[in-house]
Amino acid sequence: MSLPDFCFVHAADLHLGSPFSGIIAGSELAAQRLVSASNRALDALVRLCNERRAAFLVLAGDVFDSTSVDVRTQYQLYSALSSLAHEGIPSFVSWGNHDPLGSWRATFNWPPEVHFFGADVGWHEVRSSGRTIAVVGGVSYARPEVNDNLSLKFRRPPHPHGDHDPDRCLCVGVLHCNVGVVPEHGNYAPCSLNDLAAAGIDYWALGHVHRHKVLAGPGEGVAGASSFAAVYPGATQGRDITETGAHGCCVVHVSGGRVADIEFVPTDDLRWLNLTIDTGAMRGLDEIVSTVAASCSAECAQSGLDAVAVRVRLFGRGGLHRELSRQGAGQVERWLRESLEHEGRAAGRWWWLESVKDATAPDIDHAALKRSGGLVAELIEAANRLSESAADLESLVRSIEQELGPPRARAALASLSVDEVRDIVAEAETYALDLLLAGEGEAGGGESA
Ligand SMILES: [Mn+2]
Repeated sequence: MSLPDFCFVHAADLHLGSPFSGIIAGSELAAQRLVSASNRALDALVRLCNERRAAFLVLAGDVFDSTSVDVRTQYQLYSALSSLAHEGIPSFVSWGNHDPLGSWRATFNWPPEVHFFGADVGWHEVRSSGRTIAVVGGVSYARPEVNDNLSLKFRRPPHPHGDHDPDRCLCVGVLHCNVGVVPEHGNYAPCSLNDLAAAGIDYWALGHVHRHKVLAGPGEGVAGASSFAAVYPGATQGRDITETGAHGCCVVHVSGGRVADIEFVPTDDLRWLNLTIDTGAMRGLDEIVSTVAASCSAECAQSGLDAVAVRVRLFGRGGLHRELSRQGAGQVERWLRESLEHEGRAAGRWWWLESVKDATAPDIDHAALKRSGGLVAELIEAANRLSESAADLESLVRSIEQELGPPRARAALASLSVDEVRDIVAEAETYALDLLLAGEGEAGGGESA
């Protein structure tokens, strides 16, 4: 008799209890909205497990945002996993670099269906109608910085039916790690896809990378090893502007003891949006608001969600440049944030401006100015020369670096890409031209009061 088909749910990086301290500075209300989005993602996860009658739930690390999240946050997890236990759905939790073993943990009467992994790989069986349908093994971080290759500690355990049993059950490994040593993620528990292949595990339930990524799908794997799946479900809720797009978890469908399908299901409650807007053809500032609002509205329609946090970059030559630069960055940001909030409320939505960058430029005839000679021409010439040569940009950075005292400032400078330096040079050129040409085009503006 073959094993029954079932599904389970795999999530990671919930980061519950994040204070969103970087955002509180901009708006305390926005930070609160983000906290509630993270909490609602947990609710969505519980709902999904129940709706799909999941055989179990796996959480692969960074469940909490820090080693000392408050009791309210910890109780939320207790309440969520207890309610699943009450429905007969066990859960398996590993702790990652944000919430390692030794973090402060409130004491609760956890139901026996909730399992926490320790510093050594532990294995649990999942049984259904008297048969073992899966074995789930996992490990937690003993401390925040784990540089060992934890994947090497995993070995498929002998199955109660024996490995030759045609009904061989599913083997799941739960690990918070950086597969392939991807540089933009903290290099915790680094390992390779070959390491994962060697363990004889059918499904690697990974955590750490906040964007959903299937490293190996059903029936895939690496050459020479039996097939396996390895998946990052991504964070359950995008946490900042670097985490745009849908965030959620994976429903893993198992048939005949094998992974048959991996289904991504969004659990997020708020989307981050990056907008680049060309103001070149705009005739009034109101068009900036209506363009941002239209994009937020489209994002809501597309995602089915009510909340959008948006970062705006304005570019383009023309009349709006002078208007924007005379307001100053702070004024523009306040105006656009308030206007967008208002537009959102009117549409029954929650729209929040994370930040706005004014990269517009004056509508000036570079060629004519260059011909006119003098300081302005020299400035344009120098900026052009710099932007065209990556080597010149790099040597500019090096010479500034030598002038800088604080190591942090030097490090920040060294981290800039050539494109970023080119942008800064363009901004400096615009700023300098604005100052040099100030007043020349202002006559007749009629708004000096
Ligand atoms: Mn994380």
